[in-house]
Amino acid sequence: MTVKLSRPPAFSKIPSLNHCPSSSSRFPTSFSFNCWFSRRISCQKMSCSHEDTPQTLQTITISYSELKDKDLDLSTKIEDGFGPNGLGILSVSEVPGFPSLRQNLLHLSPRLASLPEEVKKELEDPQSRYNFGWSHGKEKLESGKPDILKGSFYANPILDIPTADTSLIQRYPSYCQPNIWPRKSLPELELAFKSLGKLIFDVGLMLAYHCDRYASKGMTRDDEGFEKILMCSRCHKGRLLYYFPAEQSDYAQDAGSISSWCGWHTDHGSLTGLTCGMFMRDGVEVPCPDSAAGLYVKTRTNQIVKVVFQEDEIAFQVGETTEILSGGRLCATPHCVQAPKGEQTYGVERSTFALFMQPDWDESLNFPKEVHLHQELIPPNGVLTFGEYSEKLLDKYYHSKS
Ligand SMILES: O=C(O)CCC(=O)C(=O)O
Ligand SMILES: [Fe+2]
Repeated sequence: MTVKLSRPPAFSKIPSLNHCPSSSSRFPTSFSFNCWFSRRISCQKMSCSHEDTPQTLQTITISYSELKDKDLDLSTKIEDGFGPNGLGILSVSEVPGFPSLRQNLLHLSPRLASLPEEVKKELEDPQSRYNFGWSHGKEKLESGKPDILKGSFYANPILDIPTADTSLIQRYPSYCQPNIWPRKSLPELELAFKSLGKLIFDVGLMLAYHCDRYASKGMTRDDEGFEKILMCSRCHKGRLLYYFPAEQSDYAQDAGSISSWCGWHTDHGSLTGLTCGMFMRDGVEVPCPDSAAGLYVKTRTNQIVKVVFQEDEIAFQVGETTEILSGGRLCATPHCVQAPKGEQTYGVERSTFALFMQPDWDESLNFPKEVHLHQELIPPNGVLTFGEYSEKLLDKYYHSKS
């Protein structure tokens, strides 16, 4: 049975927010996010001890018409979804045009994955460490082994050429390189990817507006917040994911694990928009063959929970940059994906799409002492640009620059 998560009794209602100092800098590092939560919460490590039959919970849902209404107070829903008692993920329903754009793009994922190897090779971009175009087996898992369970196609759905500045392209190749599209081998991909990516981006900005409003209750609205940072950024990245059928993937040693298809991680951007995964056999949609398969999150109270949202909803979850900018008051959401198990799942593949909404490469991140993310990467003065932070993470998870 699926239940909606309401405030569990472990936490009492967060007192209403007080006035926050506004910041006038272009890229404030401790602006109104500091007021999101009046209680400091410590973000949990991602070691997962109890992996036995997690609860299934439905995300808190906000309808598109509610989100569109700039005068509506959505604080309670945002707090229930993203607050210390929430799952760190919420969903938006009834977004006009979304279901068909999701169908169009997710059906292209197995077609892309089954293109001849030499064609996919042409779509690779080693310069950006495979952060544009096709990527398979390039990312390292925590174990140090290459991730061969899924293939990804990355592109910036908002900007084809983020900059022409060659020094920036050299410095931040994972954001500044131009997009690569399979214009000959799968010409439909470009429009389908950009259309879905842009729609999720627009909805994400609407959500960011309400997050800022919630954060700045009682304030005048001349501060720069989440919405503006994301609106001005040139770094957004879409990822079309294709999970190979289980018997083709070498996941036997992890077969019983919750994270058998995609390991536990937090996204490093600000806000990730996610579609509900689509299961297919030979490119034809099939019902999910195992109710335990799919997305799991770890809550602020250390519970592992299977998260469900409807096919026609867009889910949004919190990334590391939001945790950094909020001084640890809003934690990044650890999540993973479980592969389906059992004989009936042979040949079943999964497609989904993630839009990583993230700050611009020159956004300054001031790492607060309370935030324990990737501490080995942080310089003594605690400051990195978002572009520098991302390149350091790539050193950690991908092959180093040659
Ligand atoms: O496959 C999914 O549902 C999640 C993918 C994901 O977490 C990611 O791409 O960062
Ligand atoms: Fe993720």
